[in-house]
Amino acid sequence: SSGDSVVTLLDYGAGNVRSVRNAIRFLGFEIKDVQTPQDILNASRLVFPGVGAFAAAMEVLSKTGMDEALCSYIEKDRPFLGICLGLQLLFESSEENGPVKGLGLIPGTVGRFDSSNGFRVPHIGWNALQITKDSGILDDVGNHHVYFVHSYRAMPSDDNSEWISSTCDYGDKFIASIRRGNVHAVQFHPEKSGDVGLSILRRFLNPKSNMTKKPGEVKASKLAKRVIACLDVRANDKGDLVVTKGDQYDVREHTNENEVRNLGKPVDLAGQYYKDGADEVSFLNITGFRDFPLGDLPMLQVLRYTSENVFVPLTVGGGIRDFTDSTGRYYSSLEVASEYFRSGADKISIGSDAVYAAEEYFRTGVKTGKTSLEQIARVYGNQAVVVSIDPRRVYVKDPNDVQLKTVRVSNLGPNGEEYAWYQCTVNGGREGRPIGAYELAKAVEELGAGEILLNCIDCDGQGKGFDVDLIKLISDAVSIPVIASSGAGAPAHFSEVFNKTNASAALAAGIFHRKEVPIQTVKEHLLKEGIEVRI
Ligand code: 1PR
Repeated sequence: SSGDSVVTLLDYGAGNVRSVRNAIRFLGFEIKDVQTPQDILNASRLVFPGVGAFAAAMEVLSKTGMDEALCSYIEKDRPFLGICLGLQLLFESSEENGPVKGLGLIPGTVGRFDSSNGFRVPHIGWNALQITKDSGILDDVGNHHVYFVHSYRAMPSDDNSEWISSTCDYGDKFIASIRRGNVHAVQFHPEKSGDVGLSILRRFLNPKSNMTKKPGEVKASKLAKRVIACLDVRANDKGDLVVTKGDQYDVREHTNENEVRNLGKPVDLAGQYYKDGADEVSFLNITGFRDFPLGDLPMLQVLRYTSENVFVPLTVGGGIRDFTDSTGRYYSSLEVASEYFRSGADKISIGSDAVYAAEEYFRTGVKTGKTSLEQIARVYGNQAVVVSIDPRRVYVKDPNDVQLKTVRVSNLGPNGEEYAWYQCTVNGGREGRPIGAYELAKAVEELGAGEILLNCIDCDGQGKGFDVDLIKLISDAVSIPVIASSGAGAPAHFSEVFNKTNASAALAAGIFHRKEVPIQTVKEHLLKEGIEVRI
């Protein structure tokens, strides 16, 4: 019957559940949205992708009476799948801005990861699971990695052990999934975990397909290093949106026409990189600093189409700032970001506007709460906010010549300089600012950035390797994940950056676009070098 193909989705409007919708539709199911508590009670299967903050979610659930409906649905052992916060809310309480009471179905408190033991928080990325009992839905997982993004987690205890179906190690051994009868919940994101994630959803949506396999031996697993494909996108002179690629940020051909270098179509390339095994795809709208992205409907279309078929995290950046258009209408950066999230982005990335915010904070030491960074992090969570840094190396003879943090460089400067600082830029590298990458990174971490995308203008497009001095400096300075970017030209550059720095991910553009090195080759190389990656 048609009822068999309907999934009821509890979206309480706190954030982006587009990815979950896309994945359910991709698997051939229709979605019915919960409007009233009765819709929960009438569901034949219910998916609850929790997003946003714990307290805000509980507030909406209790105000609408959905908390009671959820409890009664779950107590009746009706088919349920909670995702991320949708797992955490089942517990008694959370320490997130709390303690805050949860639904109380599972004994235990949800607490924050401890970053003091060297594990970066948020926990972002791909881990393998230790499956501890027949989970019903994790049968295809085995040694495969699944995608996590969270700062809080529930811990196993004697009181909740009967619920636990898998755990994961990240500093602590925390609960990765629970199962009791028809009730399932996962801390990771199946809708962002590639093929293996889709198979988990498929097994939940279509339980007849379950063939109970015994969980096999799983090798000890750490957080995998991520390999990210980046698409710099802009309109060419004909007005078509193309993937382009610069040399030290210059994206024009050096011909008489001086045209924008065109390396392909954004949606097609993103789909290709997903199939090739990219752990994430980033889009940077590189003229966003001058064009208004909400006027730039094609970019939103690119996200919409891409997110229908790409089931790994998508980041989009460019032009996230407050803006007044030609008619005088004012748009807040939060509105711009919200539109990106609604169109399928999992994270947004802020460049220029984060530099101004960091300069101000660096100068005054006061958090106003009004910067785009702070506002977006407050609504969508720190993990959804990436700061993209575009620094340029400035050599100095003596570290005392500048008040900013310098490093001793591995390769001397043109006049034999032994030191350099890394000057932040805005507007696509066009304007240098009086703040270094080090100071900026520390400031934006405090302001609530969840991750740093660390470019380097000197290395961009050169294929000579990442700027290890810079990446070491920044990844040692902050406790949020750092993505190394700019300069990858060979698989060995990826192992070098992971062996010599604390980068959590490495991003490349040119070598993938020009098909010089397939993503799979990079990953095989990393594995051979003993660096854990998702295969
Ligand atoms: O300032 O918030 O509007 O954001 C603008 C965004 O666009 C920033 O994230 C900025 O990094 C990016 N951007 C602006 N201009 C350019 C340009 O190239 N002219 N691209 C640009 C940044 C750097 C990376 C590149 C790596 C790897 N490109 O995205 O992909 O360097 O390249 P490689 O592997 O080929 O070396 P805002």
